[in-house]
Amino acid sequence: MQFPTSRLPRPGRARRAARSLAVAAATALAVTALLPTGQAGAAGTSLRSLAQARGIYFGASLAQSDLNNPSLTAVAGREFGMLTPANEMKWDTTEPGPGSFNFAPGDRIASYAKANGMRLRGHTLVWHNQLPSWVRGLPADQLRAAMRRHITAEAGHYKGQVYAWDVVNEAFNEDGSFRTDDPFHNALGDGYVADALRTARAADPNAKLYLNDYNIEGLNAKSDAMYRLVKSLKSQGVPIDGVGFQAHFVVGQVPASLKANLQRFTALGVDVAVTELDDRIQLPANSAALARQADDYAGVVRTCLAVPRCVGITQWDVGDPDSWIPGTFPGYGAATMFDNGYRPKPAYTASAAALAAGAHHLAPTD
Ligand code: 9MR
Repeated sequence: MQFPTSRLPRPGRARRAARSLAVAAATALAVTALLPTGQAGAAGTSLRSLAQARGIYFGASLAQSDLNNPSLTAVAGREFGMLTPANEMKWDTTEPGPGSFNFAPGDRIASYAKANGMRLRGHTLVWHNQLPSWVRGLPADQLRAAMRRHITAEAGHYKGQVYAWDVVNEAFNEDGSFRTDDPFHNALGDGYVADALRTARAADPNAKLYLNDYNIEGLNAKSDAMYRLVKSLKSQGVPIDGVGFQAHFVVGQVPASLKANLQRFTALGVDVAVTELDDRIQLPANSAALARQADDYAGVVRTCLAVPRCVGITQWDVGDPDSWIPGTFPGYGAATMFDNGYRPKPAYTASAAALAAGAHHLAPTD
């Protein structure tokens, strides 16, 4: 089991800097020596070990059915130190009928993570999507009670097993207003977010509590709205520990303001994490596109390492064959770091090299 960096002993800055240089030099050598020959993941060069040496994590999402795919699990177990269940902790799976809970699929992923020494990101407690229809129809007082019961039961069930929860997912429209088709906001108003966070804190006091969304990676109207919300929650003493930036990118279009945006959130006193990274390419992906994708991935790694409270990066799905992208964006794909045979792509090599070359990530309180 690995532990959050905040719980690790912190050596002095100078000693650590010297050690970092030595480790960086050694790992850079190891990476450049091994990766071109396709030996990705040899001792000391997996993304998870390189990330851990820098004080961050590298994770991936996977679904229960993926556990039956040995090519996929070989990569997942070797390369990733954090796991997010793709669907198994969502409301439609965990509470399909009122008060009728089913944690078996999520438990299976949690067991796999534990067996492989990986931590878990819980995803997600309150979301308008993958929500059973019985929840949508409830009047406000019953919806509030159902939301609290759901959070209490699920976060309580996974208490002690989850590093962080995406407590509320995708709360905003693109223009920064609260999502129009969201039954929680429609019935309960803006306060449902604080209510959800407080309920989650009570259920699992040690889990980091996150708000998570897409298209908030750069400076824009939607990230402004998230920023205002987090600032307001902090000023009211509502428990909020982090913001998750999904980072579903299009190749060549990683926002230039990613770093400045992450920094303004950490200045509010919260952690930030890249929670669902992928970088889609119009198919067929040629070598130029794969090279641009490598730059994109490495840029995200460098940015996270440059922002002290960026705690880690999670790729959405493990490899191109199990990626959600082709099913949702017809004509696009090749969005992950592993190709159709689960072999490392240039994006993998570039990410590993960026981790190896980076300075040690400074802990939040340094
Ligand atoms: O990866 C998930 C896919 O299997 C589901 O069909 C889809 C349905 O909503 O959800 C996917 O995961 C989403 C995540 O929960 C939230 N952000 C966007 C992800 C990709 O759609």
